Amino acid sequence: MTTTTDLRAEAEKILIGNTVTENGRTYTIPTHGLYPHQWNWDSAICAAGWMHIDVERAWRELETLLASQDKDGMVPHIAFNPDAGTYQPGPEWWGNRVGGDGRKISCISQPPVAAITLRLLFDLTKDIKRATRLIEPLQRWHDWWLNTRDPEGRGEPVIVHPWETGRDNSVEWDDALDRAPVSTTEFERVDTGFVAAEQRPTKKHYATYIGLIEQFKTMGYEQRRMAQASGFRVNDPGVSSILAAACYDLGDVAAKCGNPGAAERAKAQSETIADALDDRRDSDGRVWTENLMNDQTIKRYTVGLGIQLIQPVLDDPVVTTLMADVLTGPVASRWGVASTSPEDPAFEPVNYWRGPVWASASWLVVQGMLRHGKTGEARELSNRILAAVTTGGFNEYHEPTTGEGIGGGAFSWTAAVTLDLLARFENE
Ligand code: 9WN
Repeated sequence: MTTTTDLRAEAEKILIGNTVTENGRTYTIPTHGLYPHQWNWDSAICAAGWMHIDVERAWRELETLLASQDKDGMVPHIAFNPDAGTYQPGPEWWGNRVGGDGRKISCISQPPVAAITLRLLFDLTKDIKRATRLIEPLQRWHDWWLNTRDPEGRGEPVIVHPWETGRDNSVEWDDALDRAPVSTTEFERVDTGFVAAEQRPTKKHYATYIGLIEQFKTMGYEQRRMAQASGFRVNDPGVSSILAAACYDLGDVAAKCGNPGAAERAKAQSETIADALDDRRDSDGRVWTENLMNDQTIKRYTVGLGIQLIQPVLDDPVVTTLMADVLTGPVASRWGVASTSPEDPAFEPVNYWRGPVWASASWLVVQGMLRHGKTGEARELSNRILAAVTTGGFNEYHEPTTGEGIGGGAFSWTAAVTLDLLARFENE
């Protein structure tokens, strides 16, 4: 029988094993082989795990991530490890762009979870000095989402590539991707050398992921232009809700660090996003993905709905609806929250974001429930996530019916959320 002590020890071992130090920098890679670089929202979630075993490493994780920030404020979805060459598309596909600390970086971002972790870490450590140093880069990143990436002033960022949502081949993007440019360049699929092809995005999806990157090159990777003219443009309520929470949390930390100006500004940004989401909220309480390519609303039940709970200010009936969706409704699973509802015609139980349960995304839903004081429900969901890890292992994702661990193995964010959930709910 696996005890919580065993789980803790195994999770810690994974985070330590996935630690990379190169050129004086330290960070956690998602897993060896498949993803050998620093990923954005992975690192933010890893820091939430590190903080329970080594607060120094948790601070360092966020600091290293933000050091890769681009001149315009964007924090890239990947900061490349110069000592690891296997991942495709590598830096050459992004024009060999260089971030603030000299690492090569990608030219798109990922869900801005970092300020959410900053608040958790600050509340635990009360380290004003270290938090203060992160406020400015986080503020610049949030500004980037809300200015450069919102050319029409909708109050929500324009997502220009499915990878920016972190939920890469989720069914919500199918409609927009059908209109995206398709690359004809020969592309080497390194990923399927590590994970079975049936668990990864299709060849056709990859041709559009690459087609979009090739299109960004023709735009000189100019972010405002990308927001105006990318062949894939959506408003994702998942990213928008995370950004609303991130701004709110940054405001909270800034206030506690004695910076009322930054606090006010960040809280105002959070309200702007909340208003934009409320304006397009359905009468049933949910906000759906907006395909900006044809102004169509995409009504698909995915974990993206549960992630909306992270938004700090929500009316009670909305919280009730979203909680029912994830605990007993269309995306409920005994192992966490299913990435796509089994009732969706495109549901695939082992394919990536088209069905499997992801501990990382499910953890964000737990965080959302806690914000709204729903401790009992959060504990229930936490139990499901921990059951998946106990039954299926520390995998990248789990089959939503059997709990079998699939995708990459010894996965950092799965280990990190295990440590966080054990600390929050099982602290005997
Ligand atoms: C592209 C690292 C990342 C996660 C994403 C997940 C997957 C990458 C890929 O792995 O995406 O960013 O190559 O498939 O979808 O959420 O951040 O773990």
